[in-house]
Amino acid sequence: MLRGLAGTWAVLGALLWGCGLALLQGGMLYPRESRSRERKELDGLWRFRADFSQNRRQGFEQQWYRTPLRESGPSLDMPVPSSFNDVGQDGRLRSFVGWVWYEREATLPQRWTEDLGTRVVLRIGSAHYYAIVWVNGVHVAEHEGGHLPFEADISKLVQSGPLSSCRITIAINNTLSPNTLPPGTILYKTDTSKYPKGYFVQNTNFDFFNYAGLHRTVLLYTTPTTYLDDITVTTDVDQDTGLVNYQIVVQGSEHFQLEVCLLDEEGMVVAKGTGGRGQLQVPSAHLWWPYLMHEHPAYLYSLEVKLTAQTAAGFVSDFYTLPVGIRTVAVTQSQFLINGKPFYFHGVNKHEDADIRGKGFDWPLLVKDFNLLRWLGANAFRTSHYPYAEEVMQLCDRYGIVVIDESPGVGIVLAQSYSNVSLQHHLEVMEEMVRRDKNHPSVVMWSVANEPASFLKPAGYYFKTLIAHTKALDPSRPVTFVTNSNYEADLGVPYVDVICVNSYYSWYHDYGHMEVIQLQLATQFESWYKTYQKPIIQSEYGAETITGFHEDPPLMFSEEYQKGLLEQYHVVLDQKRKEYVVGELIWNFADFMTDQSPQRPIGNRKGIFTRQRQPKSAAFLLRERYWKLANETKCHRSAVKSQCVGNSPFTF
Ligand code: BDP
Repeated sequence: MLRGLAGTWAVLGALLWGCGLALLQGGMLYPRESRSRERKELDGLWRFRADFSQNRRQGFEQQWYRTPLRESGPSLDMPVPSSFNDVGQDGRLRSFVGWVWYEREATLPQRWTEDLGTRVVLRIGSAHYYAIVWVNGVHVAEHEGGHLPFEADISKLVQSGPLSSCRITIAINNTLSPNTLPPGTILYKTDTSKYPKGYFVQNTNFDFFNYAGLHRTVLLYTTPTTYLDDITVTTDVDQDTGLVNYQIVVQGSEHFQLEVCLLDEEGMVVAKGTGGRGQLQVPSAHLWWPYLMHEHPAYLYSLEVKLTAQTAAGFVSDFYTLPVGIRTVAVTQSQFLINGKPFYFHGVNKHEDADIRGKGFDWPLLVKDFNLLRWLGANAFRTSHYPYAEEVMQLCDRYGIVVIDESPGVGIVLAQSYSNVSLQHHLEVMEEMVRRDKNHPSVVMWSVANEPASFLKPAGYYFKTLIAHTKALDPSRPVTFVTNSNYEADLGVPYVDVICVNSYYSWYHDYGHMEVIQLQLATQFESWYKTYQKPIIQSEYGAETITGFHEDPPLMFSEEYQKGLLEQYHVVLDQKRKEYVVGELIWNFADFMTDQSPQRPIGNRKGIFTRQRQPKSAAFLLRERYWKLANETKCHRSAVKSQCVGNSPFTF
């Protein structure tokens, strides 16, 4: 039975998008090249300096942005994109807290600096955590929060005289406070018998290393001065007709025409429209299906948008092409439906994390990860614990990997982190996140947080507000947060659409006692379901394993223990998935770096792959399971049973 609101998302989605959009300031379309748009990536070596001064403010006091960095002192070569922490040999830089300075010159094509009908935009994919940007010494942007892009229109600056290049300076501060996302605290150690004067450390309540720097591409791109600022697409299905609702925002002129054209994968036009909003109808539509759920998953149409505007200089055009997947998402009391069919998430939690580059974007790593996911038979992942690079989301669209898109709301455990200041920032982060990722068919649910102290009194109001806001921004998708609180004490779960629960039975308690897992896990599921009658995802479970450690009978940290623990979970998951459990996501896809602690032998080792992406024994176990799950669900639905056997490495 469909729950009231959930069941009507698809219908309400089209109507309510307008309301949602009003909350967002401007668009954040991925910078694609087109007939009217160019892009110039600024990846490579930047000049770099960490401000080691006592108050970390020397860079501002001496105005390092005013002249080239080499003139104000020594600098290092720093690759972009990359975290700065692990590329050097200086231990102080690895754990540096405070302001670091990046700088590079960008050579500009002549047309960009001379054609006043061209708009030049500087776009920073992710600068962790707080960033200030200057171009030729002029302040152009400030942004709080890593993981999400921000932009500055720098046309006036680069078109103000005979320029062939411009100097871009970015100061970034990785300090986390109770009001940042994720939160953290700076702890001053004042006992001078133990610590030098002014000594402080950054404390966090999350379990991954607070890598910092320019983590994603920095680029310049152009549009005409009258341009397509934003496009929003939602989709629905009526019988076998696909419905594509679009809404377009234009900036720069009030006198314009819009034409839209939807093309199939063969490049054939399947529907056309005009105007700033409307609905395209696609008879016999190819739906966007998740990987392994259909013989042709991840079908993408292309929405070609053409803007023609009358300006003082004559007619100008802007072109943008957006990939569109037609699919629906809905939630019942016990199911997660994609295109009206029950979907079972069998996948992983990930991190953006690798040797040397830290959280820096890297194409070979990305392609390797997607090849591993598909090898594994994983059909989903959660972007634990922050939004991943846009290119990651694009590959999910292309391969049919379903995404639970999570905000950086991880480690919200202090009372201060529930203040209005924190809430306001969290609301803004959700706006930025929805604005960036709203058009990805792979994104089927928003997660506003991971393991907050949701039993604290202010958590009720906080999550009620946050979830309502996210739904107002995007009525077309369910919203959740991931809990590890007790089902009776949790004050946020009443507001979620799907319950996502993390548990570590026989790891963080009853360690070594795998025999208690089945009972404890069954109790967990039954308690939550009895209380809320909402579908449940086991959003984390796992065990630390050092690759190459073998112990039989299994002991903790051995590959056998990791496998044994997963198998115990699977027994209960296999029972409950017939009822209301709609997914299982292993913690974690790969080993990853954390802060140093006695519990973390060079990072968290709960990966089923090593940090270098080599499989542990558990990866083979999960591979067998995921392909079987995929075959089961596909054969259930597919009319052509023979295809199930053909596609799978396992027959049954
Ligand atoms: C969970 C957290 C995750 C940790 C994991 C662990 O959500 O970030 O890395 O535990 O302890 O509580 O391995």
